[in-house]
Amino acid sequence: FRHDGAVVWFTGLSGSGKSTLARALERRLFARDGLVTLLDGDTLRAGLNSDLGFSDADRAENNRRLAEVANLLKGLGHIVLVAAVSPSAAARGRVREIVGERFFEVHVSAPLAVCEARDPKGLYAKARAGEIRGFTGIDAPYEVPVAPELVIETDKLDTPAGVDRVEERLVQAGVF
Ligand code: GGZ
Repeated sequence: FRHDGAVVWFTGLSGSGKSTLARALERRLFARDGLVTLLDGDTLRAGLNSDLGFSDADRAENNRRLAEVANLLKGLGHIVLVAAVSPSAAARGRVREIVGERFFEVHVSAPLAVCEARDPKGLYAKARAGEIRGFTGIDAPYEVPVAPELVIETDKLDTPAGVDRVEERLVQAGVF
């Protein structure tokens, strides 16, 4: 069946569970027989965004490119799931403007201590040791979204429950 496209933008700290949630949602939405595409900020840094680092300007450019690609795919009818730390409220505001209608900002939220305890890639340990500079939550800011479409607290909800919430929100908005 066909549906209008949409962009679901997952923002949150490293280790908050953005990729996990987005991957699980991708599987859930495949079952609805629609076009679903996952753009992971970390993954796209290997190719499209390989010229970018983690300065404020580079993160903003990274987010802009993700938004432009997401918007192109949305225009083709895809449900596009984007997972990126996207720590800057201003940069996320520009993302929202690029996408326009059917944009859903999802704050994937867990306390810093929880994300740091998870530390799936050992990056927090490196940041604490001073081996990585400008790490979000340690020595670079994360600006908490003030009016996201949804907040998923991954320290309180398991992944299937988080996926349920996002799916419900999309149904409520008439995406499906
Ligand atoms: C934040 C960093 C950094 C710094 C490397 N700050 O948990 P991860 O590993 O897989 O996700 C993080 C990813 C962040 O890339 P994004 O493209 O999502 O970020 S942004 O939207 O800010 O452009 C983390 C890893 O890359 N990483 N260095 N300094 N995260």
